[in-house]
Formats: sequence, structure tokens, C-alpha cells
Amino acid sequence: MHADFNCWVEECAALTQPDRIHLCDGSEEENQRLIEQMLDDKTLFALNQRHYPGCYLHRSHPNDVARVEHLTFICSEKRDDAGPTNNWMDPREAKAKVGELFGGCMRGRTMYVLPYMMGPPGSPLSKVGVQITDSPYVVASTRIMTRMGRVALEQLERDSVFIPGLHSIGQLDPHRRYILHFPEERLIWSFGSGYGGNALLGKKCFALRIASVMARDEGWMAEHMLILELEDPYGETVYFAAAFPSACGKTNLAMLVSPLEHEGYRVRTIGDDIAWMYIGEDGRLWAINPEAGFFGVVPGTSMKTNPNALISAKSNSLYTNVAISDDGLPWWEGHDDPPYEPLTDWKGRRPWSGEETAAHPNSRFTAPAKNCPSMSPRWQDPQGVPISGIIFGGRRIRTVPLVFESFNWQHGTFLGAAMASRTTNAAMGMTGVLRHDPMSMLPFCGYHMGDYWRHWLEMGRRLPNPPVIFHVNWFRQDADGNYLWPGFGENIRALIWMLGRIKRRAEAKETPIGYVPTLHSLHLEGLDIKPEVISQLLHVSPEEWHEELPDIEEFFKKIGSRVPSELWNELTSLRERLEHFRSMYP
Ligand code: SAT
Ligand code: MN
Repeated sequence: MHADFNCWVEECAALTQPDRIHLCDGSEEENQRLIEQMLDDKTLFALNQRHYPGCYLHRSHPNDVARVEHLTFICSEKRDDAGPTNNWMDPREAKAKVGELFGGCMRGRTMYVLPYMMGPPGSPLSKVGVQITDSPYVVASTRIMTRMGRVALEQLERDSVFIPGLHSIGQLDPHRRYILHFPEERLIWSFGSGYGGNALLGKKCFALRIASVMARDEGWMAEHMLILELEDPYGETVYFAAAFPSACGKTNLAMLVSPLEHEGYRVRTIGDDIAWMYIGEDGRLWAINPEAGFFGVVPGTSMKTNPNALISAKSNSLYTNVAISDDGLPWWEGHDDPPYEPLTDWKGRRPWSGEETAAHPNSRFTAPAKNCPSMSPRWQDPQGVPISGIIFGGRRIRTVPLVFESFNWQHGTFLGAAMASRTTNAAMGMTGVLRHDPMSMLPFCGYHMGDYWRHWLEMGRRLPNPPVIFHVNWFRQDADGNYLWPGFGENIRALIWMLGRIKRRAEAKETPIGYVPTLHSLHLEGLDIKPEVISQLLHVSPEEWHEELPDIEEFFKKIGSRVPSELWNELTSLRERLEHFRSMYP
């Protein structure tokens, strides 16, 4: 093994003073031993092994149920390089302050060393991480979410480069909780939380925050995007990458069950959360899914909304913070069955009183991707898949049509930069408030947002054959607050229109915001929806869009002087197009 690896382990051991060190090989036996141990100390509870073989419930500390954006820091040398959307801490100060918390924190505990690989073996984009942790739950989760153990060690032997990450659950004290990223050093420190997004360092910390910095420096992209394959009736496939904020349906879209399968339209999954993308020799953008599992939101998941997710989590999966029946069946709000009786709620209270939700709103399943019936045969292709369309979306109740197409890459980048969404339970804090979430990367971009946008524009200039950029909104409501669009499987109708645009056969109407489907260009056969509703869904109101402008302007001003002039120009052009439209159709 390379010296750096040993240095890293020794350095962490010297700091945290564990009683034992265990280097994880990722094997079945090792996993079984850990599970036994967690069952003994009640970190895990077995689910009904007949219906859910190899599945377990974990109850987190009740104050440790989501990402903590206010405790997440980018510790770049210069404050300005973290930008106004990130919390910043001076790297030396961070190391002193949090180093003190790490000091001796693993006394009496085992320190696990997890070599893991992000990306399929043999991919030019795959990268190794080595996470140190004192949480067996994190070990078991990382084994599902990444390629952990032997493959990663082999890769390390060939090429000693890895991203180090140090994690301890500490005392799970929210006042002693820090998620730190050192972008120049490519280092991650996470203290005081066992929750996925804070503790599975391969995911948001490495594959997005650190990787976004590496991608900027090396000329590729690390994005908060699902990747899906759409097959059409001619058997041709195209690939989309889609960015939606956390808990806005990325997993559902990636695993969509087509209501038009009899016609030959079908969706398959490549990934549900993160895309690493590079420019291929053919001048197209190619994407891999760096992960090997799903960390999905449980509530609302049912045979109706996402059967593939349910099937994925039927075996060898972890459930965190769901409710459970006496015979070990998991239950959550939005389950196909009515609540089992008696039910034990996510905090372990039996019977569930019904005062609070039985499952935590951000309860999660951690499931191996290979369990998922909709995985594409190409999901582990080392070259990745060529992306023909990029989709941005969020939760918007008004203003934003069901689907529209940007005029070009620069305009599409502007759409991504200006996007906003209502907040969800995936992070601690207020839910349901509209906030800007550019490219759904607000909590995940490891550097200055203005520079990130510049990188997007730069990538576009370097792509002879760029994907077409679209924007969607499944969440538009009527005046009474009813959703206008059925969503879920029917979202394929928007995908089919996008495919038609890529293949230059679908019609569109040019509007000030971009190309919007004409009524008849959407494939709506078999869908019981009134033409008036479709018109409402596709409506572009210049007044409503005009009201967005000050907001976008204010957001760009907040990002400051590093906003590329191209995006300011796009804002000006949008304003002019809206005004022109209003003067023509007063
Ligand atoms: O909680 S995670 O950060 O892992 C998932 C998400 O919020 O997107
Ligand atoms: Mn996510």
C-alpha cells in the first residue's frame, strides 16, 4: 500500500485515539459481523426477514435527521473563493477548532477505515476516497452507496491518489457539529452527525463539493443531477441529466415507469442524484453515476409513485427513521397500506400516537442500485453515457410552465442560474419557502457561485455538440391550490417532447422565456386531462415573469462581481423580450 494511505490512517488515529482500527474489505462476512454488532447494541433493528431479507431499521438521534447547511463550511484559503452562498471558515481556524473536537473522540471506539470508489471500475472519471469513521451505520451505508473495499484498494495500489475524509459522530451534539471542506487540500472533516448527507462523505461532500472544485480545475462537471435513459418506439435511446433540488422527485423521475410502454417508450435508470460529466472525443458531454446505491426519501413512495424504488429497497437495504409494525414491516406516510396496528413511530414510541408523523418526513432508504429493476444495462459503463438533454426543475406553484427549451447553452445556463424552488425537509430549517437554488447546487457547490457559472459557460464553449437545455415544473397549481399536472409516470410526456426537440421533430412556440410546446406537440394520448388545463400548464405570463426579474437581479447582485457578464446580458435580453411581447400583445 502507498505511504500516503498509511500516513492518513496514522494521522487520524493519533488525533482521535481509537481503541481499535479496522480496515474494511467490503466483504459479506465483514458486513454480517457489523450488522450483528449493531443489532446487539440497538443501532439497528431487523425488519421482517421473510419480506425484507437483509433489511434493517436505524433510528437516528432525533436532532440528527437532515443535512445541516448552517453548519457546513467551505474552508478555502481566501474567503472570497467560497463565495456568498457558502459558509466560510479560515482553514487554520477550522482545523484548530474542530481538531479539538476530534481530539480523543474515538477513545473506547473502533476506527473504521473505508477505501471506496466513486464511479465504475475502469472509468476515466472514477476516483477513490478513504473515509475514516467511528460509525458502523456509516460503514454499512457506504458499502451500499459506493464500491467499497477491495476494488478501491486495488485502484489505490495502481494509483495512490485519494480524497481523504475524517468522520466521527462525536456526541451527536448539534452544538458540536461541523461539516468542513478544504477545497485546496481536497480534504473533508465531518464531526457530530450520523445523517447520510453529513456523514456518508463520498456523497455530497466528495462527489459534489470537493469534486465540483476538481471539475473546475480539470475541465469537467460534477453536478447534482439524475441520469436517465429514454428509449423511443424505434429502439433508439437518448440520455438526459436532470437537476432538481433535494426531495423534489429526482429518484422518482430516474425510475419512472412508463404508462406508454406499449408504444415503445421506456425509461431506464443510470443514477438518481449525482452526475460526473466530461467532454468526449466526439464533442459530446458524457456522464457517469459515481454512486452505487440510492439514498432516497421514503415518505410518499408507493407502488403508485415509485414501484422501482420499493423493489430496490426490498432486500439488503437500510431504512432510517421510518415506523415499524410488531412483525417488522416498515411503514411511512404515503405507504400503499393503511398504518399497521400497533405501530412504533420513528422515535421508537409504541403505539404511535398519531400526533406527529409516524415516519420522519426526511426518513430514507439506502438501497443497492443493482436491486433496481429499471437500471439500464449501461449504468456501469466506464465511458458513461452521452447526454443529449439537460433538465432543470424545481417546485414552483406559479409562473413556470410544465416544460420549455432554452434558446442555446448560454441561455440555458442562465435558466439554471436563475432557478428557484420551495425548500423541502432534506435540510434542517424552514420548508416551503421559495429560494434560489442555481442548478440545484446551492448547498453543494464547493466554490464561488459566480465562478461556477463561468465554468458552465466555459464548458459550453468547449462543447462542439452540447446537450439541449430544458426547464420543467411538475408542481404548477391552479388558483385553488390543486396541482395541474398528474406528475410521476406521466412526466414521460415532457420527456417525449424534449426528445422530439432534440431530434428536431417536435413543434414549439417561441416565447420570451424560450420554446414552449404547442398544444398539439405534446403526446397526451391516454391521459385524461382537459385542453384548458394543458393551456394553463403551458401558459407564459409576461406579467408574472416580469415580477421574477427583480428577484433574479437581486440574487445576481448578491453573488456579486464574479457573475459572468453573459448572464447579466441574458437577464437584460429576457427583460427586453418580455417588454416587447407586452407591447405587441397589450
Ligand atoms: O441528505 S442528502 O444530502 O444525502 C440527500 C439530499 O439532500 O439531496
Ligand atoms: Mn441530492
